[in-house]
Amino acid sequence: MTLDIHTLFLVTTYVEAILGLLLLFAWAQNMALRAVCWWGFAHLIRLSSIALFGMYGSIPDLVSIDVSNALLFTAYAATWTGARVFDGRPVEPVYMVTGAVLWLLICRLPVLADHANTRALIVAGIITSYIWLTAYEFWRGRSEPLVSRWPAIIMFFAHGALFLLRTPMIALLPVAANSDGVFGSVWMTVLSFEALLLTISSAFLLLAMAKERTELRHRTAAMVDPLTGIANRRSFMQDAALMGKQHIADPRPTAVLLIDLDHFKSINDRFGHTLGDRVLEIFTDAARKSTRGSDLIGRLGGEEFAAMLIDTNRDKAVEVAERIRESFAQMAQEVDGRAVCATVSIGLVHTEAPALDLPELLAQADQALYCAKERGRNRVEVASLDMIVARPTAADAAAAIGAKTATKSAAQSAA
Ligand code: GH3
Ligand code: MG
Ligand code: MG
Repeated sequence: MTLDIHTLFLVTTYVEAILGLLLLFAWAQNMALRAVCWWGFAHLIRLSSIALFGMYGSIPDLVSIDVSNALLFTAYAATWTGARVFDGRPVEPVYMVTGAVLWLLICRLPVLADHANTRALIVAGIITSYIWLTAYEFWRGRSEPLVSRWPAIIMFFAHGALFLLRTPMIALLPVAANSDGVFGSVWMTVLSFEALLLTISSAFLLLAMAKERTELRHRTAAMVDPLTGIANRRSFMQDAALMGKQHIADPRPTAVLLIDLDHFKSINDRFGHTLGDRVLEIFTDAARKSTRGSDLIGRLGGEEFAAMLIDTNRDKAVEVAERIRESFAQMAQEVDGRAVCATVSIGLVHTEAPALDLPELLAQADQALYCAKERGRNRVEVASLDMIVARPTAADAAAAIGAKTATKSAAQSAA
């Protein structure tokens, strides 16, 4: 099969135009994705470069070679700038035009006028630099869990290497009989075809990255508590229910902890809401440090948290709860130079039962928490059968709330 290089150029021009417009269209739909705008323009700039190069022979070489290459470098520089913008780094206007300016200056050097191979090597070097810089920018942001980032890094790196090999390859392979100069090289066709494939796959990957980033941010906003950075109620309930399901076939001893900060309203009143927020962050820190990475922790709302400890026997669960309580009391003794002395009460429920009924476990932990508050706060209570049997009725609950308020008022007036 032979591919006519002129047809290939024409196809590439159309493809660049379509991809550029598609990316700009995607950006118009979500203008926060500024990187996509850069990538869209990169395609359109490359389109103009390829169009000029395709007119080689019918327009002055100054335009079809020198200006065309300068535009090509700017296109790759725009893709690199897009990668910087994507990860929140600033635009570097000087480095963006460095390749093009360097090239236009080099073209003026009489020494290089008759050295087509050297000039081609310089072209390959500049393009490879921008492509590898793009791969490097994506690699620098690898801590963000975007799956599509990795194929993008590999593709840009491989394509840069291919570009660097381009000149030796063109020089090594024979030019076809009755050829029209550089267009006669078999490698010119192969590399142009490869460049076409790259342009399609890169547009796809760049768009996939932008889309994945948007989805990740939406998911995070829906699932993570913005103040403490841990799971919110919805996320905790979903993950805990999922864990429960996973353990139906393979039952594990599990504990659920319901944790509530003591007299938190009074802390807000005495030290201000900002310091109150700091105390919530300190609690999250204490809870994280006292549990394993595999345990679930979530903020159910306000100053109420929950934890689910899988594969933990009853004694160990009590030990963990005590550790959370003690380390928080220690860490929150003094906050920002103020003697806050915050504490928590914890209600704990433990089960060996195969199927976890999460709402039931939380209800039992809530009973235990209620007892912990009643028995003086800053303590851990484990749900027992008595508590479950002696669960308050609606009337009891109303009475209990009254008692709780009375206790609180007494505590506040004492404070
Ligand atoms: P108890 O020991 O009985 O739990 O008393 P408490 O004061 O902790 O409980 P209460 O439910 O009366 O008060 C909870 C307070 O938590 C009231 C609310 O203003 C405060 N709060 C809820 N969410 C936040 C938050 O995000 N930041 C801050 N700083 N305060 C919050
Ligand atoms: Mg409280
Ligand atoms: Mg509360």
